[in-house]
Amino acid sequence: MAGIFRFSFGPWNIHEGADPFGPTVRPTLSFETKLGQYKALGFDGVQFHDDDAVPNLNALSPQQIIAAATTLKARLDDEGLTAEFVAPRLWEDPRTIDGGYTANAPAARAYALERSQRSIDIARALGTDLLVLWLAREGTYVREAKDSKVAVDRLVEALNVMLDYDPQIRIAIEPKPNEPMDHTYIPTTGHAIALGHLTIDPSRVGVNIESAHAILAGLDPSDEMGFALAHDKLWTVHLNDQNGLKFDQDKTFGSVDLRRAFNQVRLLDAYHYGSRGEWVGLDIKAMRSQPAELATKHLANSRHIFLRLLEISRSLDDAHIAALVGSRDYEELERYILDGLLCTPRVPTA
Ligand code: XUL
Ligand code: MN
Repeated sequence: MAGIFRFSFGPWNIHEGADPFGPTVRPTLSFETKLGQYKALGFDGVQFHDDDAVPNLNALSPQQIIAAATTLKARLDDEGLTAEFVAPRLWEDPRTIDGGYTANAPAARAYALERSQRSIDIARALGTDLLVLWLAREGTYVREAKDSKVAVDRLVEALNVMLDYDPQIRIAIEPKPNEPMDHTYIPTTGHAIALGHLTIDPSRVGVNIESAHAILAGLDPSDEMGFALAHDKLWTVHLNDQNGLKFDQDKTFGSVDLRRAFNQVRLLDAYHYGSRGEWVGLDIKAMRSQPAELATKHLANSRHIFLRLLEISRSLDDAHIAALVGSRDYEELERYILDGLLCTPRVPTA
């Protein structure tokens, strides 16, 4: 049995190109315009931040939020698109400057919980049972600013509130070691899975592994994925690439290290990822230098690279690999894999 691969991305992946040192360089595209591009780019799934789905939700009542999300669901149905997950965007509000669930201020923590419940409402109205938590500001710039034991207790309490609020909701934690914080409390897959085991329902807490986040933690993304698969916790992925330990780059999948990308694809295929409805999510930013009319290529190209690597992986002779492993001829195994990556016909771009 092999993987079944359907692809998704979030509307934030088509963006204006601002970075911390310069303003936007491309015009803002409306959500409507972005939605119209999914199918043409080869994507069937949409990942949402809560306010991608329901803009300005802080100004709306819970009933208004559900009504807006229900209207959006009909729109997605029209386009033949599926909502994969919803993630509360807890890192932009002035109340969460110092974090949400782990903030020292009780009012900030209360807001974070309230907003998470609204995100769950949106997810349910969009027809998905998956909430993603990127714990952006749940960490410190200054070690003494928060108590790390209390922080973990508070994260568990917050997860319990969400699990209790909706008995069907599943939560995929997206670990990341740094940025925007100096250090975060849930930096790796192991931390995320262990955190889930402290909750009232560990069976509903899994992970979203982002390639770049694993690399920023000094880890190999496919090994992180293997760890999650062994725990039956790999509920979605954010594939991309990252050139060393610097700011989070969200580069095109495979663009830095093709072999590292190959190993992610090969593992997902080996363990029939997707056969239970999991999506291949891409979390990739177009380079700031990319002209506006060409600023969706990063998405189509990443999907293309994924499928090319899949083809290569499936073309390899598994019996030959097993024999090389059996004789411990890892030099030959290395050459065989590298040859596989080198000796393929080039595909002209669209
Ligand atoms: C941040 C990141 C986010 C999450 C979604 O690094 O990856 O886009 O994936 O909230
Ligand atoms: Mn991500």
